[in-house]
Amino acid sequence: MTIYSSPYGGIETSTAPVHVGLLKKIDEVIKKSPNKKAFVDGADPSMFLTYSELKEQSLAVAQFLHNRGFHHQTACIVLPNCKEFFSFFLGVSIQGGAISGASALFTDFELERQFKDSRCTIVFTDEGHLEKVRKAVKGASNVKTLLVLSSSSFVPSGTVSWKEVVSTPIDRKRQPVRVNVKEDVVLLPYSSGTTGSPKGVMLTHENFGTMISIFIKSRRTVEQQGGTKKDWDQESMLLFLPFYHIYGFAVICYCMMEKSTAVVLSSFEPTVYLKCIQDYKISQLMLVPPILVFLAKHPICSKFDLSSIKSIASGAAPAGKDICDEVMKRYPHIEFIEQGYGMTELSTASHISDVASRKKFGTCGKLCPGLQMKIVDISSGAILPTGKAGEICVKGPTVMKGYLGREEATRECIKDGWMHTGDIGYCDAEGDLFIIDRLKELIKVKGLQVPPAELEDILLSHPSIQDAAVIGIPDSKAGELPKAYIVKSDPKLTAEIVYNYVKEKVSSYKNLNGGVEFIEVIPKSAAGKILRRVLRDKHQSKL
Ligand code: 4UU
Repeated sequence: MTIYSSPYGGIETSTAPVHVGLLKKIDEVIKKSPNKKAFVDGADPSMFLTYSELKEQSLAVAQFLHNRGFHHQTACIVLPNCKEFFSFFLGVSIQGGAISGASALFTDFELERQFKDSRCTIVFTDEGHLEKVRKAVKGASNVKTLLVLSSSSFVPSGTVSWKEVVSTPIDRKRQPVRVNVKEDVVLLPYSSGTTGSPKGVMLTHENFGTMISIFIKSRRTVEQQGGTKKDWDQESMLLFLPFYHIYGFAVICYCMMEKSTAVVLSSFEPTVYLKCIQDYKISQLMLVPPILVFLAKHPICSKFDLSSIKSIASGAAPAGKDICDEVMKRYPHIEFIEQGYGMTELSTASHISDVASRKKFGTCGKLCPGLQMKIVDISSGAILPTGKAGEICVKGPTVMKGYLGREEATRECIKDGWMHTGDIGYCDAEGDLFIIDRLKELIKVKGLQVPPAELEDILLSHPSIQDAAVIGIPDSKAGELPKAYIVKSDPKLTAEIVYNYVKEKVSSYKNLNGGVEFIEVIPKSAAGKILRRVLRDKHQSKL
């Protein structure tokens, strides 16, 4: 019986609100070099935000919110990555509120669901996304304020402009809003967890603040082990992972804590991405496996000088050995590719690679400081010994408070403080974790979550569909793609109709690009649960 503790040692649980720690670092930078850039637009270097501007914007946002009576509420952000994202987050956090990020690719249908469920009172978007946000807000009466980022001076009716918000006069003597670090939620990202549709993951100041400390401590440990010492404040980090996802957001916080400069990309655009690596001499890439495929295979990569890259950190989905080998062969100056493992419900990472992990292929690294882990038998729940594979369970200060308004779903995955991840893996004698399978139904397309239950709900709302099941099938580029099995009630129903029906309602990465197949009956257990394994085997046998 093995309950693992972290080889990195313990961690001091965060006792200060998240914005306090971040503003302290920001102040340190301002004192030394007030005009240091915090954020630069990767596509246009003339667009940037200094550390001083970041602080002033954050205080102005907080003051604006205060003037409107906003405190301890939730604000949704519907924006592609941009340099204003973080000022808004800090302002909301100063007011004791929580940020709930939504993908800018979301349809009005997906947005309305998140606006309602999160009970947000403010939505921050830009001109390009305003129309669908307005549609979504119609169904969510809890949204009182629409904040719009725009490049022109035109302010659309019924909205407040970002320019007005950041020019709010700041009362610097105002009493800070009280934050209960253990209880108050600072982030409310959406995740389907082990089952069902997306749910609001309540991450408290203690959860996420401790996560930030964990990143810093792990890096320091790696340096002590002899890993390359990094002067992040002399370098830039390239931020293209979506900020609404916990991985992308954690990287911004890491960047600010390390007093670095964030080169922000609104989305992954190959030429801009490669040009930024070249121009900013990026030394470490933080990415998801599909970008490894791009780096390994795409001819365009040869047109740029990528010799600055020394290491790659990958997470959010498994990185294949062949692809990693190809990357290392194509770029001999890269010293290692390492993986991290984690999930939204664990505030980002529960496992980070150290110097020894980097030498082993396929590991996601070692348990983060301050956490405990056990690996349990899938059927009996018994704790398994080292080397045996089972469900990974993690306990510690970064385990979410719960799913907003879903006590039962919370109880199903957190038992006695142990977060049941729904991932299957084993730990070797050195404490390195290997993920071998996913027990839960979640599909990951390019590292992004696609909950099958969400697509099944949509499919079942079609009058000609009697029953439906969605599974993830392997794809060399995206990692996985969603495929639907359909039982039709109308013989005229075609795969194209089914595909387009889903396409209208969800963002493009959730489209049924793995195909639509008609079958007689969806295989189910006696309790009525879809037997996804049977469908996966069925798909496999056809190949
Ligand atoms: C196999 O994707 C994330 C978190 C990613 C992350 C990023 C940087 C982890 C560590 C890090 O350093 O969160 P979610 O909630 O979107 O998805 C969580 C799920 C996991 O349960 C697992 O199934 O994503 C999968 N996953 C991985 N699978 C995450 N990391 C890995 C991995 N290998 N390295």
